[in-house]
Amino acid sequence: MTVRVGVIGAGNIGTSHARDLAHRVAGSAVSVIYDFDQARAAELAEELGARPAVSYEELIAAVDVDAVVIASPDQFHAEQALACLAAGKPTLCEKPLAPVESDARAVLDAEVALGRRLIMMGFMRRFDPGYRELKDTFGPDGIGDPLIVRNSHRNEVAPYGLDSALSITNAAIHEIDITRWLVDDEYEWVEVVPGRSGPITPEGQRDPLFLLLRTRTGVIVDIEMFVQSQIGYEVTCHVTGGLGNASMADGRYVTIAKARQQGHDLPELWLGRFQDAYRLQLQGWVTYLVAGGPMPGASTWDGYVGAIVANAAVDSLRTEARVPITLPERPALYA
Ligand code: ISE
Repeated sequence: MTVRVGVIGAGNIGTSHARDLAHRVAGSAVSVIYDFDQARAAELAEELGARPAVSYEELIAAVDVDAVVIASPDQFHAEQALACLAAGKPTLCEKPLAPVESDARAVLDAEVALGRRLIMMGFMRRFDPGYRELKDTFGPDGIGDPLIVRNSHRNEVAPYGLDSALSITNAAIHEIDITRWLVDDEYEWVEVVPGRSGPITPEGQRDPLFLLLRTRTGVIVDIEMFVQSQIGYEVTCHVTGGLGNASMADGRYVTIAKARQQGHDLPELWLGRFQDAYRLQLQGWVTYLVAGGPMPGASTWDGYVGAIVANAAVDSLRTEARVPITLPERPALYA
């Protein structure tokens, strides 16, 4: 069986997903592509032997679309996810589920009312070999239980003109999710500390930001978020456990020392760093659609929790106060 996928959004990540589904994932093909820029959709559709749709509604309803990838701008994810649920189509929804908590909640409620899990969230770092290896170091034979998780996430320049709030809801949300997954715990509070601005931080924006969080069992988590770093795309994670520590400076890179310099190349964008994770995520999703079994990636519940924590962090950025995080009870659908 071939899963015929409709891809909403033919930008950076939509194009990458569509090409992976067409060429590098077993068991899938791309049948329909929608983008608000119709010429862009038509061009990608032609490249992949698919056809363009004139609206996302047309794409979701198409009989030759078995499953949908949502890779549109963040603010459209929730309404498109709701349309996929209404049509009963399995969906891989790019993060975030929604920038605003109430929109994420509407999707969660709709899926719970449906009584079936149709949405997998595109938190692709859960498929990244680097983070998986890091998680494998936890436990009595490794570094013990995690006590402190220190993350950094740097972009060369702010992608799509990200402002400070978006650098939390669009970008730091990756660390919010992956750390929750790593330590298998929920957050208790978040505090955002905006510092002195970097040299190219636009007027009125706060960048870098430092997010401090603590989980219910007391794991201390920090996230340095610097979208105008000029360094390149760089993601790190260091975990201190009760018996040792483990570092993912960048799992995929070999460090070279030469002529009194030591280092490795950095990619310009996340597509370079996380290309395997994106492909492995799509393969996991397609295999699950064909063969069944437990959903291999993040759920709508995870997307909703991400939105709650990110919104609390944005409140903290505004008020410069620590913001408690309270989660509603997890619906049985996500047990
Ligand atoms: C972007 O939207 C992503 O999702 C990337 O994975 C992230 O690392 C980047 O900083 C975001 O802006």
